[in-house]
Amino acid sequence: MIDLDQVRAEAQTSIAAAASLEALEALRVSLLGKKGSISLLMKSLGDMGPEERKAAGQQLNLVKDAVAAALDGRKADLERAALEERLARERIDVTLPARPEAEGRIHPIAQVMDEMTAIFAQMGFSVAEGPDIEDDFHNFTALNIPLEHPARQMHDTFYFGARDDGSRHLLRTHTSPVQIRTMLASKPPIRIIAPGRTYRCDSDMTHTPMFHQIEGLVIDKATHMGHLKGCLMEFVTTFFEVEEVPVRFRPSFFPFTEPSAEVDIGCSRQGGELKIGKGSGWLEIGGSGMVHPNVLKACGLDPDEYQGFAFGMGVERMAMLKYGIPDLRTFFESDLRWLKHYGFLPLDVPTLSGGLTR
Ligand code: 2U9
Repeated sequence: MIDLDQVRAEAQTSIAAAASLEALEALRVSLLGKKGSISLLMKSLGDMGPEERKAAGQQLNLVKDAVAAALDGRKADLERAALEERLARERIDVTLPARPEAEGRIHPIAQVMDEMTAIFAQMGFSVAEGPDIEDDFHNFTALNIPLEHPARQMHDTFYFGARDDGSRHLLRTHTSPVQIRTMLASKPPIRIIAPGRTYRCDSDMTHTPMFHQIEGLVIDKATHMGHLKGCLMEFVTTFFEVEEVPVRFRPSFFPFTEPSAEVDIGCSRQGGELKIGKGSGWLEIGGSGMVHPNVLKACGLDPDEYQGFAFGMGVERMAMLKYGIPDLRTFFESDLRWLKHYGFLPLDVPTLSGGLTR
């Protein structure tokens, strides 16, 4: 006759000594598994007579329950110990200072676009957007640039292939089609800026095939050149963060404005250093003018009732002037060292109240 007390005691000793969950599982299989020692004892009950089987069966069930309880208890102990060990190992000291992680930078183009937008937004302009892929009407015809006008070659346009009707889409050569779309879709008064990408078939030291512009448009019943000049003077002092900047309007020609003027600002270039707002030199920052009556008519506005002014500036040029970036082409080289040097920290969002740049 097998000594069941001894079976139980030995099982409990082994269970208490199991050093890992894996060892404990192996032990469970060897005791209570299909071919485990206690399971085999259970099976041997079949060979006994009824009386003997009843007594031995009760005893054996007690042993089995005790072993199962010991297994469960040990399992809980081992799991608790494993959790405690892991908690100790993975402890994080939240009072430690943050590690200096690698930081991304805001590209100067994005920064300057945000700065310019913040200034015009403060003046009451809203931002208008339109497609980069345009048609002849919105990019040229509505802007008083007729089919055979040399400006179409002058612009060196990227054209797409001809469609069935012979017309060709193109990459917009300026953001002006955005203003055309706005005028066609809404009623004056209009006060918008159109920031975005523009494209021309041009690539050398001072031109890239893709560049950025911000154009502005104001349409109302009594808009005049004085408003244009005041608006741009306010813009340049705020943008260059100086008290006063001389602004000069130089007569020019654009098909979409009449009269037209190029906009220069006063500067000095002593010792190779450019200072905005000082000295006797002049620097061109963009073009402007009163919206041509033909442009108003193309957008369904009566030029006898409405007038407007418009202006355009290149974002890369403004970024180069403000931040002393010498070479246009470096903007598009994706050189991480350049970006680290000229880029801006992601949280330095330009606002007029918080400062355009810190
Ligand atoms: C409409 C009517 C008139 C926008 C204008 C300029 C003058 C201009 C250049 C500046 C530098 C382009 O990026 S650049 O080379 N822009 O000189 N832009 S007036 O005139 C408009 C626009 C839209 C409906």
